[in-house]
Amino acid sequence: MLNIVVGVALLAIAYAEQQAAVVYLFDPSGKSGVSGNVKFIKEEKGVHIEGEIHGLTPGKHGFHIHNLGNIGPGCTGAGPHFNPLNADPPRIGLTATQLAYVYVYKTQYGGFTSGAGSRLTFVVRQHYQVVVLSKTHGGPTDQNRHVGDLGNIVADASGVAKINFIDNVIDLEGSHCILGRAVVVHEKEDDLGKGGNDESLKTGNAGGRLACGVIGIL
Ligand SMILES: [Cu+2]
Ligand SMILES: [Zn+2]
Repeated sequence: MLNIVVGVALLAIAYAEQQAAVVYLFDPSGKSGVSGNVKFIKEEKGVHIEGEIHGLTPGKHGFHIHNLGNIGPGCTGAGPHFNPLNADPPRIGLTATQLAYVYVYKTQYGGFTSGAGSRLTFVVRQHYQVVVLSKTHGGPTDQNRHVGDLGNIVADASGVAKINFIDNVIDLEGSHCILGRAVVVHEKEDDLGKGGNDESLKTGNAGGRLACGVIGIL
């Protein structure tokens, strides 16, 4: 009996260690000449991201997980940054009265933009406490970030970016699962949401899409 238990435990460890994904990056429109290969390996501390991207201009380039695995014309089909907490409409049921209250709360404290285009996901706890779960664009170490916000990669003088870091927000399973979504490498540096304008809170002003690919099971 003990043998069976140990056997099952070992099998579970082996399975956990084998969770990995891969993405081949290229420009579907054939213009940028940027290409690469990146692996995602699940480890104890998070997902280890490792790989190399070629053909870049030297310096920083935004590097994100985008929502969809559609790399159609120039990577635009991949949509915005992967941001499961910004589900629209709100995933958590609220009555009309509660919604009205939330909007009053927002106006009163001025912390959030309201009106058309505002998308918030929230939970009403008790009567007066509203917890906003919605996230805007940020850097990989920020509390407020899209799940897909992996920051910047840095290309050397020969245009090669070597990637090697761990992220503990993305996952290869569950609600933060990146499988089937796209990696996008951008033309410009990601300002990590600190650019002081609306676009900074959406895309980090990272500009055009140089290469992309769909994340697959490895
Ligand atoms: Cu992006
Ligand atoms: Zn983002």
